[in-house]
Amino acid sequence: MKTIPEAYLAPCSKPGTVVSLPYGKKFILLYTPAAPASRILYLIHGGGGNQYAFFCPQFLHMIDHMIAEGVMPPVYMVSPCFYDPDETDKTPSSSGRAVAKFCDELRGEIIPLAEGHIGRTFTRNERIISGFSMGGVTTWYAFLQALDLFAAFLPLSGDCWAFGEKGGGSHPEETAAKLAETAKESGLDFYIHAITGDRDIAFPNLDAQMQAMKQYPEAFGKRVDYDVMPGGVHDYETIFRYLYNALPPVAGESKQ
Ligand code: FER
Repeated sequence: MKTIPEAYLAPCSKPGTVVSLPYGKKFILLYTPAAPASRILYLIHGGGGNQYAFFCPQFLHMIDHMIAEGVMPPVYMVSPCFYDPDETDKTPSSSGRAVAKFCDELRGEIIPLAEGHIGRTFTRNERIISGFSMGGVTTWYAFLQALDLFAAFLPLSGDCWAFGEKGGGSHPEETAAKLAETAKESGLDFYIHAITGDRDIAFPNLDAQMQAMKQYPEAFGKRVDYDVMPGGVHDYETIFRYLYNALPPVAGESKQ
């Protein structure tokens, strides 16, 4: 895995713009790149986080540079928050309940809001969903609940919780079977690129799930890439590096 160039930490001469878009008592942040974009990335924060976890100067400078220097085609980005505004319980079980139903909000409110503001509805092939930790858990829920909305999934250091908290670790076989069945029944094409690190607290859970998914080559095969970065830990800085390497998602181009 390549390291992020030092220059990408500094502001870029062609920055994108970020606006806040309210809905009910909540809001999303929308990043519009400096050049016209034909894809949109929905980025989901981890447990205890919010809209600003990904949309911090360090990450936005990196994205600005990746676009300006042609590392990645221009992309819109949306950063929502999966917690209700009055939620004070940010434990894994509370977060787990929030993300289990968050795809309804994505489908019913967030996607129409973001794409309505941009002025065009993107196709599923133009939409990407990614997230860190509980945001990775959300990304797996999106695969189960919203495969009609997204074709590319980048779960980062988070497993699928369809069979309970850290279910990828406690129920890897059931989880893999459910994901494979969802893939098969949808008849839709997709690409999943899961990434974590071998020193990440979520590694045992995601790894057990990814190993179990290998039992379904017909459903997954070339549609799934899985990378484990040696030394990778459970923090945003490490996750930014995964995204530097994995964006844009292209099947078969996974890099170790
Ligand atoms: C995991 C997925 C998510 C995991 C932890 C989390 C330890 C999140 C924890 C948190 O938000 O505190 O597999 O394994």
